[in-house]
Amino acid sequence: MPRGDFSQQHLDLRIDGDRLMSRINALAEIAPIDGGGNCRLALTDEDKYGRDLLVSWMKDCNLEVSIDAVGNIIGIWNVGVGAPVMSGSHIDTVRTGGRFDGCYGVLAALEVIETCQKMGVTPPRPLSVGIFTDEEGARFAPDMLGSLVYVGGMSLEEALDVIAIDGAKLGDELVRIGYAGTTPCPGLIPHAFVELHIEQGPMLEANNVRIGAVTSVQGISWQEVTIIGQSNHAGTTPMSLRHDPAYIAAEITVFMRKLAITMGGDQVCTVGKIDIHPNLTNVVAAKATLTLDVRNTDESLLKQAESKISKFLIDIAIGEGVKITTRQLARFEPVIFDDRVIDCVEKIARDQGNTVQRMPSGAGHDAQMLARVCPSGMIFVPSVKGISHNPAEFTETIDLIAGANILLHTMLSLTTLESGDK
Ligand code: HGY
Ligand code: MN
Ligand code: MN
Repeated sequence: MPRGDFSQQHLDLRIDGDRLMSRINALAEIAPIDGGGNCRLALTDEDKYGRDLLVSWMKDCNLEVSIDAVGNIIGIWNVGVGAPVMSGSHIDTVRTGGRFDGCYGVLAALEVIETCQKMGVTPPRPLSVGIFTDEEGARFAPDMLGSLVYVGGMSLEEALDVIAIDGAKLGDELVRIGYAGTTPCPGLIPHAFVELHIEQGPMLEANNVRIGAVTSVQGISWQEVTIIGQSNHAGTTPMSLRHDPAYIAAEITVFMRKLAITMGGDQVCTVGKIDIHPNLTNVVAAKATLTLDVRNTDESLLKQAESKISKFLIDIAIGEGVKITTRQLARFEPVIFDDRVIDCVEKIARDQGNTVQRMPSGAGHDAQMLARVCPSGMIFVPSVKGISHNPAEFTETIDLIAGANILLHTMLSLTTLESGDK
């Protein structure tokens, strides 16, 4: 724990759980979908409405709000001296999103600041909240795009030129929704960064543990595969004469599943999106486009999986007489968080009476990008039945509040983290 730990001076400080839950539920009213979740794809009108609400809440808390050139929203409570301790996450969702993914972390961070303000606790350095653009990457790849640009991992020019799955250009969409900000990217380097997030997986629930002190984020490889075959008549074309991209897309999907099972361990492989053209009953397809999401906690195993996939694509293209091209959509190596932040999360969780375990993150998060520039870490709370990226995503209120109280004291503690500390 940092020397002269500021959080120790306010051990009884706790967030206002009702205020946090009312904001989570109010944000969930924007672009609701059946089952209690949301659809606010990045930079759509729905995303804008969510952004506008958050900016108004940040201003209610007298934060200094800035929008940067890739649309990241940064709210700073300018107290004390030096670089801020930052928290935050995202409020964009996948198409079938839950109400907690990302939103919980943003709103808990805002709640931390409002609690300090309301209770007269003034930390020795600023606190800030980041709402990062396009964390999901579902509309504009890669995922964590906004925080990647924020830390200088992707140029602003490259980001503004990204084309969405619906053909829109990222820079144009920022202008259209009024979030093409003027604050330069890369952004202000925080003193430290900690993100609170739902686990989105089954581990905490299975172990009957309330808090995850997150140690790392697994490596992520996304690619788009395009198969060009020969469209033909479904009734007249003998099977031996077919060059059928729809069939090959299915073979690739089966290969991906078998690869993950064969490799075992942490290996996961997903085909989440398949587009067939012309997508008609009586036409052997002309073209198929699919996405491959491949992840592993171990970079060398992730590389192994990628090369096995690449060999399979070459072999099946030759065997089926089609042309297959690939485009990398995202590639992030595994990230290890800062021990001091992990220790801090674990100790505070325990001191507040929670069960806690160290664990990796299967999902990508903005914290993995901030880890490139400052001491960073994450706090997880359980997902009921491990479900996420699904409107049924749910976390018990008692767990949400417990996580937010750990975020409160972790942020306060990190305000006194010595820069040279290792
Ligand atoms: O893809 C991910 O892991 C994150 O949800 N963006
Ligand atoms: Mn998320
Ligand atoms: Mn997500």
